[in-house]
Amino acid sequence: MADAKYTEANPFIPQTESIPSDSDKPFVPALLIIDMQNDFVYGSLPVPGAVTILRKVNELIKFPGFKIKVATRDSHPEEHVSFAKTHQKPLFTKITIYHPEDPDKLMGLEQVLWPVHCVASTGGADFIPGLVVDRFDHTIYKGTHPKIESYSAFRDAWGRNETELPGLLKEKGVTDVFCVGLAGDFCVKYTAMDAVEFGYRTWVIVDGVRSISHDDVAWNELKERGVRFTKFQDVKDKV
Ligand code: VGL
Ligand code: ZN
Repeated sequence: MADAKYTEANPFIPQTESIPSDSDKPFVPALLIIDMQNDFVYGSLPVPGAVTILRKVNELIKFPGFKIKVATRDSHPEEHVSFAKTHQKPLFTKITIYHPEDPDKLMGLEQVLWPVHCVASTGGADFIPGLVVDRFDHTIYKGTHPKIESYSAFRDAWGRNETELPGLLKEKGVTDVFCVGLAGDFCVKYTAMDAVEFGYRTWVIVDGVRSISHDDVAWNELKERGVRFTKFQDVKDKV
């Protein structure tokens, strides 16, 4: 049975598929818990409905079936390149940014200008109260460079510098990456797309994610890239 309340709140729920349970295939699942931080739930960049995923995310964190559980934290310096304030421009406008090592501005990247959020060592950057943080095997801090944006848990927005994540997943022999957290249309989206690029069978647990804008935009793109969708209940039954 579909979770009626969820469907009602999210008309863009994508088609989910069943996690295969063939025992002859290796199945080594990892859980990525993306940016469950105060600013994205209660603070300067609140994601609609974010607090409603906390119970499921906590249950997933407690499942023993995941080989490794890695959390991410957006962790920006005060004048980060992604902040509207840094550029004295209106919120949510889009600008082109350049890599700090590209003074000739040969290759630009589109950047949405955000409210100041998740500044390192402020309360806004802390994990939300009630999140089961003591079961994480590792925490990745991203977006720490003043001039470089980083949505994905795997690498920066330029695809240049990798985080610890690719090495950790490889070391554990992971086959399947499961993503939950915030925000579905930014950090979860880019993390899931990179997980596919890095060769993992990749799952977004749709009722463990909330987005800043409409879910459908991100989900259509993810589907085209080969990301699969599943639901909390199926993960509970199979992992
Ligand atoms: C995020 C916008 C800016 C996210 C991070 O966690 O999805 N979104 N920084
Ligand atoms: Zn950010």
